[in-house]
Amino acid sequence: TPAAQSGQRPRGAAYDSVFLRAARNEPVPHTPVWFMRQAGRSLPEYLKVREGIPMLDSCMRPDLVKEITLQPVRRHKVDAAIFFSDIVVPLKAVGIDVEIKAGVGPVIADPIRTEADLQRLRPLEPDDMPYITEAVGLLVAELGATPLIGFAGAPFTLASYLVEGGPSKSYENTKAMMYGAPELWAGLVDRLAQITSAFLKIQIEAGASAVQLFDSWAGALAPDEYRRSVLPASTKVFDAVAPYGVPRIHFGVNTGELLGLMGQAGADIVGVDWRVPLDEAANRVGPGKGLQGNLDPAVLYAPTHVVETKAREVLHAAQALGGSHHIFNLGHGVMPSMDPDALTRLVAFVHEASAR
Ligand code: 1CP
Repeated sequence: TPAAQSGQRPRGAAYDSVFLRAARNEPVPHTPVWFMRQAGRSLPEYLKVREGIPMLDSCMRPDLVKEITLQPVRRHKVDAAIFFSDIVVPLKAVGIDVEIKAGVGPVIADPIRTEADLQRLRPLEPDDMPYITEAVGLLVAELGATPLIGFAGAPFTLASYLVEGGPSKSYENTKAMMYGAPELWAGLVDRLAQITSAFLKIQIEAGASAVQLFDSWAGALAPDEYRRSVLPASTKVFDAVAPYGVPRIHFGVNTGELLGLMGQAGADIVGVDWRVPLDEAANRVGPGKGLQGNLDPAVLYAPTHVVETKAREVLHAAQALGGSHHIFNLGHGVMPSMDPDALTRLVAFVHEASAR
C-alpha cells in the first residue's frame, strides 16, 4: 500500500497510549502491562462464549474474536489487547489440514518431511484471511485508545508443528531435517517467513498497532544453530514489516542464550522469560532495544504479598533500562488454572508501583 511504501501510517487513536509510548522509549506515567494468553483460557466468560465451538472455527468468526479479545481488557484493565487467534491460523488459510485438539494443541494431519510435502505449503495472499481483516477492524474501532497487538508464529516454531505433526518436547524430526537436510529446511523456513510476514501485514494494514513474533520453542537450539538455521528467516519477517513503523516484539521461552540474536533479528523489544533477570537481559540484548517481561507465571499461585514483592523485583531490575522501554509481562502465558482476580490485582499493582 502507499502508506507502507512511504513508511508512514496514519497515527491511530492508540498512538499516545502508555504501551506504545513505552515501546518507542518515550517517557511514560507508569510501566505498561499486558499478558500473553490473556485472551481466553483462564476466564469463565471465555469458556462460556467458546462452548461447543472448535478453537479454529472461533478464530474465523469476527464477532467472537472481538468479544474474546476484549474480555481481559475489560476485566483486568491491561494496557494492550492481544488479538485472539492462533499461530496456526495462517497455515490453515493456505490449505494445511490442521486442527487444535483440546488439551493438546495444534495437530497436523500430514506432517511436512520431504521436498514433495513442502510443495503443499503455498504463499499466503493478502486476501486469504478476510475474517482477520474484519475482526481487527471491529476491534480497533471498539478499543479506541487501547492498542491492539497483532502476532504470528516465527518460522522455527511453526516448522516444529508442521514437521512433528503436533506439540513436541524434543523436536527430533524438526532437528533431523535441520541438521540432515539443510536445503529442505531452508526452503521450509523461507516459505514460513513469507506466510508469517503476510499474516502480520494483514493485521497491521487492518489497524494493529504493534506486533509480536512468537518463537516460543527456539530455546531448544544452541546459539550457533539458531544463527545458521533460524535467524535468516526470522530476520526476513522483521524486515518485511519494518516499513510500517509499528513496534516489533520478539518472544521465546528458555531463550536466555539467544537474547542477543533475537534482538539482532530486527526486534525493537525482546521478550524475556523468568530465567534471566532483566538487568542481565539488557546486557545480552544490548543498547537501544526495549525489554518485555518477566515475572514467573507460577508466582501468581502464591499469596498476594509475594506476587507484589516479586513484581517489584522485576520493576527494579528494569530500571537498568533507564525507566521507559520496559513492558511488564509474565515470562510466558497465563495458565488456564490461574485465578483471574490475581491477574487483575497484579495489573493495578504494576501501575501503582511504577507510577512516576
Ligand atoms: O480451546 C482453547 O481454549 C484452546 C487453547 C488455545 C488458545 C486460547 C490455543 C491452543 N491457542 C489459543 C489462543 C492463542 N494462541 C493466542 C491468543 C491470544 C492470547 O495470547 O491471549 C495466542 C497469542 C496464541 C499463540 C500460540 N499458539 C503460541 C505462542 C505463544 C506461546 O504460548 O508460547 C503457541 C506455541 C501456540 C500453539 C498452541 N495453540 C494452542 C495450544 C495449547 C498451543 C501450544 C501447544 C504446545 O504446547 O505445543
